[in-house]
Amino acid sequence: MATIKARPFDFTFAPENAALIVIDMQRDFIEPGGFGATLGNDVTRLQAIVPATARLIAGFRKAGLPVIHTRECHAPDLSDCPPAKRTRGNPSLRIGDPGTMGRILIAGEAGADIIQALYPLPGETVIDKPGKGAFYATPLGEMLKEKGVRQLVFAGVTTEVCVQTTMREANDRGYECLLATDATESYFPEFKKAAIDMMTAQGAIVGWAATVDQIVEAID
Ligand code: TIU
Repeated sequence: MATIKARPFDFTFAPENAALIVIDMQRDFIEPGGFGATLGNDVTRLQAIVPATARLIAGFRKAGLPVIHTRECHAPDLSDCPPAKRTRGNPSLRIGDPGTMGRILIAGEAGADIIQALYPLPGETVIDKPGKGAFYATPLGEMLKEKGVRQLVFAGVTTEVCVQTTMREANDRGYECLLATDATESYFPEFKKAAIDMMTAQGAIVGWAATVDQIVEAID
């Protein structure tokens, strides 16, 4: 057990029951020409969290704790992509359309893969998810139960979309959730701040927040 001086109050960290979830650090969100860019976003600002996210992953790996990676992506025939998702908004390319990194947000295409700097090691779990939340329509919940995980540390993108959705899903399932504030980012800095404020408000209504250094120190 270790105490992390987190927001909004101390987080009692039990590494033996913890896992790290790295959400959607995919080329489609972080590199030009992918899904994030087709929605009109400046994707380059997400690249700034890569070094801190790498340190967090290294800390979990060094301690032999589970590192789980997720990818938001769809089957090539789009059978798991609701039309309401595909037709939403006015993107320059829709999910499944051919882009510079292959078909946008499709499993197996270059753009849907995790960026090289944070690539999963052999044996680490990679969850492909059709939704914003990582529990919806995936084996994640069963897998965490089998491993006896009770605490989840969160990193990845984007803070207010897939990270927040997954933290809320996890919170409702009884996990204690801790967000690594410098290992998560949004295309909209004000949304990152608001998401962290919302989730930690009201006595950690969704979860806690701390820096990568605080979390890695607590693992050692
Ligand atoms: N658009 C946006 O901010 N995010 C997503 O669509 N997916 C994730 O957050 N991974």
